[in-house]
Amino acid sequence: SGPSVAVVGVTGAVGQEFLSVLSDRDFPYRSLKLLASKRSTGKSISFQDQTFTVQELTADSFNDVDIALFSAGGSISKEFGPIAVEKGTIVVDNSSAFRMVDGVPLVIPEVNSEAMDGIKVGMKKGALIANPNCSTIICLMAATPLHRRAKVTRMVVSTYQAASGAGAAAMHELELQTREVLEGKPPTCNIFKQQYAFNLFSHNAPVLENGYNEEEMKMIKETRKIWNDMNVKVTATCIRVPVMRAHAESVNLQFEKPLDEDTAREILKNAPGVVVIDDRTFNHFPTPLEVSNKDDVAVGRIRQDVSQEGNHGLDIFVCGDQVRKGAALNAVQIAELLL
Ligand code: 11C
Repeated sequence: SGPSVAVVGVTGAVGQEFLSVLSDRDFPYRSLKLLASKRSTGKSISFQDQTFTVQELTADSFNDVDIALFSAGGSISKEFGPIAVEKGTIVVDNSSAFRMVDGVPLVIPEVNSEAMDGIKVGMKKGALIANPNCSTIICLMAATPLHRRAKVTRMVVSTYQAASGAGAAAMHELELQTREVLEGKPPTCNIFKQQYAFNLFSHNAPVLENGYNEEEMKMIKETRKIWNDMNVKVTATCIRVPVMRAHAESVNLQFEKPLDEDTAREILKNAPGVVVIDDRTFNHFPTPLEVSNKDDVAVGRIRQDVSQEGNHGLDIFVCGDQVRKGAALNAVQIAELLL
């Protein structure tokens, strides 16, 4: 019993993680279709004691599919998302293709599940739901519980983003380059045009006319949509660091109402999907390695911003697994809300 499910882009890093998360959470399904491009057609994938054959994604793939989890890039989503919806499928899309489209809910279940009210399996109607950008998800998992208490008026984010955000090939390149540099060889630069190992650089997304890159503008626009607050001021600087699969973010918050750090720590300890790692004595705070392969987003360095008066500002440091809560887990949680 349960819905019929399709995974689109199953051979990618997020596609593979969809399967792990579906299994870990015992997601109920009556059938499962694993879809990918022609290149991967015919590959065997073992999942929950069964062997599945990867099928080619075509317009007919969605006949009788209730929920489709998409992570195959924006152009595949743009082409096949509307076809799936037309056939009555509810699409949970991990790409940026539809995030800012009016009427498409952009959802982090712990933050704004109400945005997808009324969308359910069994309503005999297709729909699109967008999974936010991973940096936005990880940031808002920590910032929202504080926003609910004291209303954020301005947020300044600096990210330290892992290789996984650029896909499995970028993860491979980081590993390869690390070996090459240690062996005194020139590093192979295929995915990124500069040395990644033992280095860091501005996020690889295209730089726009205003000087921000696309990743930064996604954080700004998506936050406003998710919080349903067009007035919140957000700015971001996104950096790629040589870490394998979890993003870190420094977040400075300015509040309308005062909020002291002890209250903030208590709020975060009680927030779903959040753990607090904030040990000043032992200098133990969140690290990408500690959250890798974990569901929860970790928050630490919780401290009053001394540049703001009257407890109207806080600084926090956040780490979250980019592939899991930043992508696959968030999408599967959305799918759970559809049942
Ligand atoms: C990164 N956040 O870490 C990006 C990857 O809009 O879904 C995903 C881009 C997106 O590079």
